[in-house]
Amino acid sequence: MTTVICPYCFDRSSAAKLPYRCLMTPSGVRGGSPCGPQRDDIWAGFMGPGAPPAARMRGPVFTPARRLAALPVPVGPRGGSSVPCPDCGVPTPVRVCRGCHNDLPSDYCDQDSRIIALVGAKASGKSTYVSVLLNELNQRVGQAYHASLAAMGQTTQQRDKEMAEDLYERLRLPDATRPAALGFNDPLLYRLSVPRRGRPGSGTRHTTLVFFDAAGEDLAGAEAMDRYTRYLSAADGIVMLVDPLQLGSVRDRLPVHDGPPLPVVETPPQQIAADLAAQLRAHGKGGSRGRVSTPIAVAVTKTDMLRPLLDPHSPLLRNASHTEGRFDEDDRLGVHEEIRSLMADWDSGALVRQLELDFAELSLFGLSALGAPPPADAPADVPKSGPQPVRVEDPLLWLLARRGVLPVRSTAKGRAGKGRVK
Ligand SMILES: Nc1nc2c(ncn2[C@@H]2O[C@H](COP(=O)(O)OP(=O)(O)OP(=O)(O)O)[C@@H](O)[C@H]2O)c(=O)[nH]1
Ligand SMILES: [Mg+2]
Ligand SMILES: [Zn+2]
Ligand SMILES: [Zn+2]
Repeated sequence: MTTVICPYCFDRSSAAKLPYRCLMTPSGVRGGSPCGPQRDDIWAGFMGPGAPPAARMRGPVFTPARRLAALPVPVGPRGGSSVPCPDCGVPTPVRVCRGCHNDLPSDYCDQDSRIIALVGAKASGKSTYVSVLLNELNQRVGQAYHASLAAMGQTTQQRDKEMAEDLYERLRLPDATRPAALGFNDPLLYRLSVPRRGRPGSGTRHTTLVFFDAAGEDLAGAEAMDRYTRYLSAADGIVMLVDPLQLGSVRDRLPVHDGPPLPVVETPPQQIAADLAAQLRAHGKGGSRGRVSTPIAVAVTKTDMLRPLLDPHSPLLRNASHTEGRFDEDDRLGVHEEIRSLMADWDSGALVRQLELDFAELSLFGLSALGAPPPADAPADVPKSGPQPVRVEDPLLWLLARRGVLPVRSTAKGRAGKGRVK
């Protein structure tokens, strides 16, 4: 039996127990008249005051009779099933969460999901990272692994389209993400399809990816983060972004440059990591020796700005090769060690030491979503050449490889080390 975790409120339910929503389609109505909209107070209550009153009127929710739930009408090759509405008789494929009444895309309920939580201080680069990452997964990285990524549901498709137009066509950087107090930010839902055993023709494995791009303000302290507790404790993996330009010692080390002004210093990464670990521990994620069991990928962003501090042979300056569609474990360790030694220099290794004490599965990464700083005269713009990302895919690929979703290549067999791929 498939267990479905709602990507909105993180309620767990067996797929068979989910209610359906009538789509109020006028065609195919048996007997009477089509269903009309009804006030959905459960949904409105979850979405908060930001939801416009008109949006509260939605298709009626119904729980199918047992007999029907057991015999769903199959629809299309993408799976999912339709059940006829008891009032109008028209079949609907749309299932809703019991807890919050959000609609779940029809194929969301049919496969394993991996929830990836994204955390980081305000302006550390989360929204830019997600958009560029999705584009890379659809192109260069997707090609290397014969993988494809499809946005699920209209909200995600619409957001992706707008973000891609802004970043790649109009060359505009994303706006600051609105904090939860001002309205609900929808999770981003994707279906990742990867060939089994890393080869096409050996069957395909589908995994649902749920990303949640929170506003930095909402992760700025234990109290604010509390709102995200359910999301963080449901996560299969965490990507934490660290903005090096917000670290005092890095700012001091950078040569005088003609790029845009340095960002305001927000919540220190060490505090975010400590609050995160405390939240996860409080929700049963504390494993052996009090360390949190959820794997965490900690990625230093904006590495384009760090070039003056790097050796010309640094692995941070180029993408991983992804040869033969395998995740290169030796390459990952090279990057991990490089970031570790950079951090030792920045804060005497205090952040790394704390992460190692708090998290049992940790790997360090370095990435640049843009490949170059925004133009000095237009700090809200993407560099003229468009995003030229470096290593944006590594943290997610590591988390997926750890879960056996991607094949791994390693020459240093049996090597012990932090964040070893299992
Ligand atoms: N140099 C450089 N700057 C970047 C890069 N990515 C993002 N930035 C800068 O960081 C700023 C913030 O990026 P966002 O993606 O909006 O950051 P965020 O973490 O989503 O911010 P909030 O939503 O406010 O929490 C951007 O406006 C850019 O100025 C990068 O790869 N390199
Ligand atoms: Mg943002
Ligand atoms: Zn829900
Ligand atoms: Zn109906």
